[in-house]
Amino acid sequence: MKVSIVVSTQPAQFEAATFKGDLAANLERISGLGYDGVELAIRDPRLVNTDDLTAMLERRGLEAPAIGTGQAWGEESLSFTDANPDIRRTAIERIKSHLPLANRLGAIVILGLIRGTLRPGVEHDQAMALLVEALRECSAAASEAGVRLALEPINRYETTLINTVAEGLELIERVGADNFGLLLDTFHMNIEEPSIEESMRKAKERIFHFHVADSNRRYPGAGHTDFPAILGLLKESGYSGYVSGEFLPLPDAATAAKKAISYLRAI
Ligand code: LER
Ligand code: MN
Repeated sequence: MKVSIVVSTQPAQFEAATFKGDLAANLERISGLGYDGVELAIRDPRLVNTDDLTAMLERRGLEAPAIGTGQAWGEESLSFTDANPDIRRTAIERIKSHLPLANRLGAIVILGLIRGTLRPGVEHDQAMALLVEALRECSAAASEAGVRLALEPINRYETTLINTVAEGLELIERVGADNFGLLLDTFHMNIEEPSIEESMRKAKERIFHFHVADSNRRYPGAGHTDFPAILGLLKESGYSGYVSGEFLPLPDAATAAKKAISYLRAI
């Protein structure tokens, strides 16, 4: 099992981006703790010097299995389902702008909160139609760039669109692209799924990426999620990607990261 952890390349409000701040120092700390890779949270690729970033990763022997894009929503309110077509267009173009770096790093591009949430002026069916349209365009561009996209079912307290794995799988049917799959997150699944194991079985070959946080969104081992069962099932399903830590930096990022990796390696 290869293990990564979320690192933000820019200042971010998102609490569970485990590492924020000085990127070089964070990469040093993470590789020192024995992680195989880092999941890069990037608000806007134009703010990143990709040559420097690639060199920093290589120097520390870290892979980058995925790029998180949610800060474009968190910091700039960009979304695929906004009532304003200019905002929708900017959101789509923003996702496309991640593709060259994703291709270079061999990273999946994560579609989390950039899908948006229902707001006055857009009905649910209309939002879903906008979402499907945006995802078809992004999947086609990603396919040309040799990149896979992973949409994350996110719990009801953060969005009203695609909370469950079943909804994610229906969306996959509607989008109809081979390079479009799901990112499953144990924190969200603990809130939304009738049975985490059953939902994982159904998602099986469409699991493109995997987030781990315990039931309280702290490091794995700090709550009551059954990680031995979940990770066993993930392996059985043939998943060969990364298990990526996305949890609260409590009591601090380094301690949480250290506890997470020793708990996960023991499994
Ligand atoms: C991002 O991966 C995530 O899990 C969401 O909770 C973002 O708000
Ligand atoms: Mn997540």
